[in-house]
Amino acid sequence: MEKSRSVKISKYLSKHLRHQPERLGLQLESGGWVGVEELLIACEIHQFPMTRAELEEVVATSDKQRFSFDETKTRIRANQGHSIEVDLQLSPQFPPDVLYHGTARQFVAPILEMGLQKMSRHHVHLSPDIETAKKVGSRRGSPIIFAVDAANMHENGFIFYRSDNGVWLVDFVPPEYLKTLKI
Ligand code: HQG
Repeated sequence: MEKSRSVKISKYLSKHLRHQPERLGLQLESGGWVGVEELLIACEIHQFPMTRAELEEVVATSDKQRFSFDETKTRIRANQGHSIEVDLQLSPQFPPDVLYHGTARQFVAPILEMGLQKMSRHHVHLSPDIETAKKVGSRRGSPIIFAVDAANMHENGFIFYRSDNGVWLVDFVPPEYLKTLKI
């Protein structure tokens, strides 16, 4: 499949599996799941037809593993990044000692004052390595990386989750656990 086609499909799926399923007449089941058959039909009705093979290719090759099928491949979901209320049924995990958050320079001052907030998403997203954090931060201009003292947060009762595609999720990171890295 052409790269441009797979990017288009991926964006369409993100929009409807994370933010606006109702625009396709879909309702996410608990865990964020939607029937694959139901999704393909809804896409066709809404003038964005895609084949099952295309859907499978996008799920398999998405650079960030944004989507997963369930074990029987009858349902699909976005692994994270939702803005609508959904229980992803993730279980709490023991985080690595240090996690990273990449952001844009203009957000550094408010973040150091108020901590990392989830903004329009369900959780604050943290990366397991600096490279990934750098990519996330670069989406909005010149990136700045924070190291997050996850070991101490965990010890102090903060609950961490890990999505199926390796993004670490937490409700909030108070400023005292943040350190700006020189990159
Ligand atoms: C910032 C993409 C001011 C925060 C990526 C971020 C990631 C604050 C922005 C995933 C703040 C929210 C998530 C505060 C946080 N004051 N700004 N107190 N607290 N912010 O997109 O982490 O392509 O919701 O630093 O690759 O950038 O969607 O979160 O810049 O994995 O699959 O507010 O989204 O993946 O932005 O990105 P976002 P994010 P996908």
